[in-house]
Amino acid sequence: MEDIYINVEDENSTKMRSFISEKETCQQTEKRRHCYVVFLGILCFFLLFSLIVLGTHHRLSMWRSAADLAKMKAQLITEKELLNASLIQISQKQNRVVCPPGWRMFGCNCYLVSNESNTWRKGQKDCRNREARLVVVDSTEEQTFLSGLTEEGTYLWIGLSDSNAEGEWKWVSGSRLTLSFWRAQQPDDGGDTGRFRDEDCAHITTGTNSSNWNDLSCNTNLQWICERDHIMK
Ligand SMILES: [Ca+2]
Ligand SMILES: [Ca+2]
Ligand SMILES: [Ca+2]
Repeated sequence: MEDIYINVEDENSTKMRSFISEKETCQQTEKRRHCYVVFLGILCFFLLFSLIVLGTHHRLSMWRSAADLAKMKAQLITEKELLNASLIQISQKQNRVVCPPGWRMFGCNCYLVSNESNTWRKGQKDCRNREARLVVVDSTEEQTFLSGLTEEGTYLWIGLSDSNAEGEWKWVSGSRLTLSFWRAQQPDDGGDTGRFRDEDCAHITTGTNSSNWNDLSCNTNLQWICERDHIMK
C-alpha cells in the first residue's frame, strides 16, 4: 500500500516537473516571439524612415531641376528679346545709312572715283578734303567691287605705297599689306631698266577682278578712288 502511494507521488511529481518545464519553454518562446515582433517593428520603422528620406530627396532634386529649367528658359527669352531689339536697330540703321551725293555704296562704305587725274599725293589730299582717304582694299569682295567701278583698263590710284621703305607696302590707314592682288611680276619698282625707277605708289586697273595692281611712280597723273564711312540720314 505504501509503495502504491510512493509511486503515485512520483508520478505526480514527474507530471508537475513536465508541466513546469513546458510552461518555461512556452514562456521563453513567447518572450522570443515578443523580441521578434519588436525587432520587426524597429526594422519596419527604419525602412519607412529611409523611404521617406529617399522620396523627399528625389522630390527636392526634381524641384531643383524644374527650377534650373525655368531659369534657363527665362534667360533664353531675355536673349531672344535682346536679339530682336538688335535686329530692329540694325534694320533701322540700314534704312538710314546713305552715301553723300555722287558716291557709291558698297557694304558700309562709300566710294568716289575722281573726275580729274593727278599725282598720288594730290589724290590723297583730295580724299582728305572730302573727309575720306584713298581706298584701302580689305577683302576680295571689295577688290571685285573696285575692279568694276569704271570702264575697262582705267588706272586708278589706291591708298597703298612703299615710299617710306622700299618693298614695305603700307596702306594709308597705317596697316601693313596682308591681302594683295598684284599683276604678274609686280611690284617691280620700275624694273631694271632705270627708266621707271622708284615706283612707290600702287594703282588698280579696272576690268579684271583679280591680279590687277601695279606700282608706278607716285608723280604719275592718274584718277583715284576715295573711300569713306557712310553717313546717317
Ligand atoms: Ca576698304
Ligand atoms: Ca617701290
Ligand atoms: Ca611697276
